[in-house]
Amino acid sequence: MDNYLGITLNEFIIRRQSDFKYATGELSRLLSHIGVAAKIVNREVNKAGLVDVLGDVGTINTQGEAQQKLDVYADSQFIHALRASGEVCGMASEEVDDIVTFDSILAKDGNYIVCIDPLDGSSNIDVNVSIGTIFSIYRRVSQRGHLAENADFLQEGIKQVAGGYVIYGSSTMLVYTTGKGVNGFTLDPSIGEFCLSHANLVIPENGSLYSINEGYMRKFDESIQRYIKYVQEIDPETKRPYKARYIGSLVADFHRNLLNGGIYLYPATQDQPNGKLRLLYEANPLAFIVEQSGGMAVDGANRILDLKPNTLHQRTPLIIGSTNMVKKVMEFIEND
Ligand code: AHM
Ligand code: MG
Repeated sequence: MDNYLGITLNEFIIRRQSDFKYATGELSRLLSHIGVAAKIVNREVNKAGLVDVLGDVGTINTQGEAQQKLDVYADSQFIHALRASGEVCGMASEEVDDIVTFDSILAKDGNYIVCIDPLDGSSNIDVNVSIGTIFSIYRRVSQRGHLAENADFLQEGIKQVAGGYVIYGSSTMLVYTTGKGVNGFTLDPSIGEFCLSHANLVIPENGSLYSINEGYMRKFDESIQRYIKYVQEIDPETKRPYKARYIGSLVADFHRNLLNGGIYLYPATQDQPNGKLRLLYEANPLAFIVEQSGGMAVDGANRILDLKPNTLHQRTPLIIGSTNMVKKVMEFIEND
């Protein structure tokens, strides 16, 4: 596929359409719409600081967090794009309590639903640090021709038909999988197109980067505390001590570890027994990507993609990254 390098996202989606189980073009069009919305959000993110898009809007989202202006903007852009696509009957967003159903005749006939974190890591917006969008696409389980239902969203991650993220960083990239490997596209601002820059991404089996909020060290289970001590030990053979890298923006931390090899952990803490991250629109899409690139994602006991969600905004501990590194954490947990 290296000879595809440089082709646009849309061209790539069209060429790969026959890979999809249901090759009717609907999923292809939906992915293209997500690409367009990402470009619009990117445009606003890039202006942060110049125009009045920074700061919070004075409202609290369903997770009890202050909503940033760009959170709200990104959310409305994706809702608009997905509603307009006609392929989607509903969506679940980090920013909205309940599912959003689309009631046009076209949308009610749509085969897909989308779970999305429109702008993740939004506490980083005001300080010019990378942020991201994370999305997950499923086929609906409810009957076509009707409104989307909660059951359409509460599916195991293994049932995703596509998962992806956009990182608004030193360059803007869209990375996604439809279950046939992982590909990354970099936005070329001169032509306004995402172009294939990272074909068939494979995460190294081993790595020497670890990403965890060590400020919470004393709140973690003892097994995680012992793992952190392990990665800090000196052992040239296993390249320890590992380097600590924690941006506090999941997409950015994940993306770096995907390219260079590493592990990201947001485990349970004393006050957050299910961790912080949301299963539907943070853990699942990244777990799909990491597995498709050869890595692993677990909650400390189970594979993330096997978890059966009970609620839309359910949280889960997340340990994700290079296979051998995730396995090592599991050894510590199992020997606890
Ligand atoms: P958000 O969805 O409210 O932006 O929170 C998710 C973010 C992740 O991007 C990041 O990895 C994590 O929260 C950081 O949390 P903490 O500050 O507790 O380390
Ligand atoms: Mg988030």
